Amino acid sequence: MSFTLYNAPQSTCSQRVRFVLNAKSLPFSEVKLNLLAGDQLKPDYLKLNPNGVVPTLDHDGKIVIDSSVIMEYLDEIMREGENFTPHDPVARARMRSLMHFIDEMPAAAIRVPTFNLAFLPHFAKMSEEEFNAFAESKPLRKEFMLAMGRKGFPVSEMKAALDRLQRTIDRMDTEIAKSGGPWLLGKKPTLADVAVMPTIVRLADLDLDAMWAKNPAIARWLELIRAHKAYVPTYYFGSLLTERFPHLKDRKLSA
Ligand SMILES: N[C@@H](CCC(=O)N[C@@H](CS)C(=O)NCC(=O)O)C(=O)O
Repeated sequence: MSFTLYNAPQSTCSQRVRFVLNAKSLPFSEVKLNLLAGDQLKPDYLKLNPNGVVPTLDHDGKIVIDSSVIMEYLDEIMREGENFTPHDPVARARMRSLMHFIDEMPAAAIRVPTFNLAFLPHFAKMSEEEFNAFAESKPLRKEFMLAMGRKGFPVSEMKAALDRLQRTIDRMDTEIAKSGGPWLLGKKPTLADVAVMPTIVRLADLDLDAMWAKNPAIARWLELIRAHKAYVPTYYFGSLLTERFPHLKDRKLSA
């Protein structure tokens, strides 16, 4: 059984999949794409993933795309070892609805501060024509890129994204209280925890942990996921934005 993961170190969607592979101790090789250089838009990669995004999993030549789908796939084919999907159909349905919420809310919202703070200096250096051509070539993210432009999202857009992220923290807190914690759905981590992990880790990396200053259950949740055996191999050096873009260290959102 051989796994190749096409991904990027700092990509939140990639981090989800690396976490599940590491938790299951499944050896995998990584093909690291440079997303700013547009590796994800090259014809050979688009044949694997027509959405032009990472991650993509190649399992013995079978291609699986979309991080949530890949995580579920891995949990289905590898029941031994740590499993992140509840057996009970009701609990499984709850996990899936949380995963939908996470994909719709925080996974989308976190892109706004990420692009504005980390990636913008790269795009600002492009000419208008170069930038537009790059945006136009993106199958999934064309409109997102054009809305950002070379000057970045306006303050109102940043505020709206941070508000969506705050509502995510509140929702996590409610779910933990409802299940009795310490994970979203109770005593064991599920794919919903793995799905939201990269957003919370990124907020902490951007010095925004004040967002859960009044939620000790979230601080505990983060402590637990960081202590999981899969965390360190997943977040190897270069996975945090502040490691890849040192300029962020002096220019945090809260500053
Ligand atoms: N729903 C997809 C979204 C994937 C996605 O947005 N990937 C980002 C990195 S986290 C990407 O490849 N962006 C490249 C781009 O915007 O061109 C998934 O979860 O796999």
